[in-house]
Amino acid sequence: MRVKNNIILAMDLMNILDAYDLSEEISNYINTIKIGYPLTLSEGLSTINIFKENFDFNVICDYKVADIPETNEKIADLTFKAGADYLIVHGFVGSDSIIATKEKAEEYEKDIFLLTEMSHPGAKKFLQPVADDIAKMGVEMNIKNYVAPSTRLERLSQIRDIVGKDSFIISPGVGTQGGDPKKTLNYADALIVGRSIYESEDPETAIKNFIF
Ligand code: O7M
Repeated sequence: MRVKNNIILAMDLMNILDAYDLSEEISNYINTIKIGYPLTLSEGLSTINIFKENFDFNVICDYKVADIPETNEKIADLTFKAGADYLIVHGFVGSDSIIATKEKAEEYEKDIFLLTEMSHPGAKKFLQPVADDIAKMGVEMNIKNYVAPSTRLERLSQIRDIVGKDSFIISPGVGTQGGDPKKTLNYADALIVGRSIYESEDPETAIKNFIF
């Protein structure tokens, strides 16, 4: 995937009109957005196509899928049928659950991202101790796309070492959560940025702070 300016906008807004206005304001700077539960539960899966048809964005659906294989498959089917390009899947549930989403993605000629360690402080307790193993499992499964945190650069670097230079890592936590965008790009291929842009009075100027 080619991510313009290495920025993925986390579109965690609660209504499509705000999301649409923001997209119009910054569409010259980005070509990829991430939609999660805030917008999808507010406005439905049909929002995916609104961004595809009007802005031609790559749409990554961040549903952090973490269920048994049969349920994961249904979630993946609905998401790709609605037009998503990528689906983000939790790794801690194990390879069978991940395979279910990967195979569904392949049916649609789309792909998944595997979530390794998360960026918030609470992730240290349960997720961090197994994050390297999740990344190693991803490599064994031939997964090419990963999510890893910008808030702990030593962990991001370690996960990069595990998944290798040819894998594609997207990294949340820059800006509001405290991660340094420029240093993050030493290890990650693209930044996931939300509040620093969509809560700004001037999103266009805000986004320029993340372009190097
Ligand atoms: O820039 P922010 O902090 O406003 O937004 C960050 C986005 O990244 C927001 O959509 C989070 O849900 C998401 N995110 C994290 O912040 N930390 C993680 O560890 C993982 C994600 C994420 O995107 O997971 C796929």
